[in-house]
Amino acid sequence: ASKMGSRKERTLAMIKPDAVTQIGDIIQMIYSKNLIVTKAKMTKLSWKQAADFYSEHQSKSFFNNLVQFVTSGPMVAMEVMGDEALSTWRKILGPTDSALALKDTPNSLRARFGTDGTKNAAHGSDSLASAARELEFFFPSATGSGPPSTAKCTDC
Ligand code: RTP
Ligand code: MG
Repeated sequence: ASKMGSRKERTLAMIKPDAVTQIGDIIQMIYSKNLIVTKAKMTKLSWKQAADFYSEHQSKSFFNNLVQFVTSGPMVAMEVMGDEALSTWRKILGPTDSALALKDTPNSLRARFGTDGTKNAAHGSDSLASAARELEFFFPSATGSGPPSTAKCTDC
């Protein structure tokens, strides 16, 4: 049970198509930081689904490359839970650009399993509101009442 004042959160961790074969090592990295995996789903997104998931980036120059990349094969979406799950998972990831990660944080997930600024092995939600939206995207609530406004744990 969570105590008052704890920072227990849930976030969406997604293994991108270039790193699905590394799922074993990636799950080890998650558990080694005291986070747990509470849901998982392997799925190949359509172009429309990927464009919707990444709609915040639709005006960016890299948008088409990004959608092309994440629709190139199956991905693994996971709900990851624990103390400060959002920032802990993003710290495991390392910087967005895997080439930079290799120089600066060689033990990070993107250094180990990614290639460059687009093919970077995995994704993590960047805010509690994004996490709520992204978790609802992959793991819709049975009520169909839409996403909760936050992924901070009150009932988990
Ligand atoms: P993510 O959302 O995947 O966890 O990564 P992030 O927050 O570190 O990076 P973000 O800025 O949200 O970008 C989303 C994804 O778009 C691809 N990207 N390509 N210049 C480029 O070619 C470029 N910049 C971003 C990456 O796959 C990045 O993770
Ligand atoms: Mg992002």
